[in-house]
Amino acid sequence: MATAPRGLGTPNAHAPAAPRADRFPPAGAEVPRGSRQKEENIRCLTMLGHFGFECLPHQLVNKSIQQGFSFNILCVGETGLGKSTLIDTLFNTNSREKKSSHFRPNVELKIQTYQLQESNVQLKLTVVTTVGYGDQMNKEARDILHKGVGKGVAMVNIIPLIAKADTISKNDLQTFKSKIMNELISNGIQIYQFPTDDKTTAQVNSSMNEHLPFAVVGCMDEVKVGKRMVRGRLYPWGVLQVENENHCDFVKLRDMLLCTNTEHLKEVTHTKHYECYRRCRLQKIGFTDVGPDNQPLSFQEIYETKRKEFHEQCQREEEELKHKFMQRVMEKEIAFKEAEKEASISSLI
Ligand SMILES: Nc1nc2c(ncn2[C@@H]2O[C@H](COP(=O)(O)OP(=O)(O)O)[C@@H](O)[C@H]2O)c(=O)[nH]1
Ligand SMILES: [Mg+2]
Repeated sequence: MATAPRGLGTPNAHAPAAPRADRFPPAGAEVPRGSRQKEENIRCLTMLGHFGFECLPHQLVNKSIQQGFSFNILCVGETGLGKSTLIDTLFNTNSREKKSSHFRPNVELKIQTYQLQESNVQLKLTVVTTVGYGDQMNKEARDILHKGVGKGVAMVNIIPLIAKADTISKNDLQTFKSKIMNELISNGIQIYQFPTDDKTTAQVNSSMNEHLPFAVVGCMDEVKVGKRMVRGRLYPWGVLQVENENHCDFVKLRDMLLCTNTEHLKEVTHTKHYECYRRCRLQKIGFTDVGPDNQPLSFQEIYETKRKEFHEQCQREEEELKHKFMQRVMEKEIAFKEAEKEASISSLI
């Protein structure tokens, strides 16, 4: 296709554009031989800018950059497992958190929000941690786990991780990984699978699915290795480098979570998990797909029925209150009359 750059080669920039049909012959119409030859001789020019709906992706990019992105993470694991350190290492944050106690009476959800920026991209990161989880496997802790994980249908994208991977040998790690995967399967817990339906990421994602659960190491300290400073844990026998793929899966986790699949994670949360949660909540308050006689009902019909029921209930309660009020008034009137009677008798005496 030859397209002249704006202003160049346009016969009359102010003249209204001719309808397409005038410029191009309709499909199937015969093009005169001479004009085809002419077309073949047309000089191809490269475009200097973007025109028409080709600009749509740019609109989206600009809007997203202006608005910024948001990402929510729920990090579940017992106290001291390395959750805060891992999040700090992933996002270069500083949770400035005192060490949590192992003796809390209950489990609390702690929410921390960070406004992060990398070049001109803004990210609002919300990290929710379960403080006290795992210190006592009480009912509250189980509830939090079941609400999030759920049997069969997960309410969140679950990405299982093995923390402090530097404390386990490579052989034991493989055994531990397969044990975790077997337990997840036998308990019917569906974990998040990196999507393989997009040609550009299918290969890397399917190979990453094989690596789950990722064995990670978190650390904010920098250590000198050769001439470079790297994030790592210094031991008498060497340095465990957080960002070295031969040492742990931290880079794999970071790439999967932040570079390749962030939008997919958010989309699945929104379209699958949130919709599932919404459906459960609606069912709990009586919004189902079928009526009492198992006939399909529209949302509007259920809404109208519920509205009518609520209206009737309000009327009943109003009637009851009126009745009670009248009764109290009558009781008081009788009591006043009796008191009056007694007062007049005693004045006669
Ligand atoms: N060896 C090792 N220690 C870690 C790792 N991550 C964190 N730690 C240490 O474990 C302790 C608890 O970490 P923290 O992030 O506060 O755990 P949280 O209670 O799960 O948030 C701290 O002393 C960390 O330095 C890791 O990957 N390997
Ligand atoms: Mg913590």
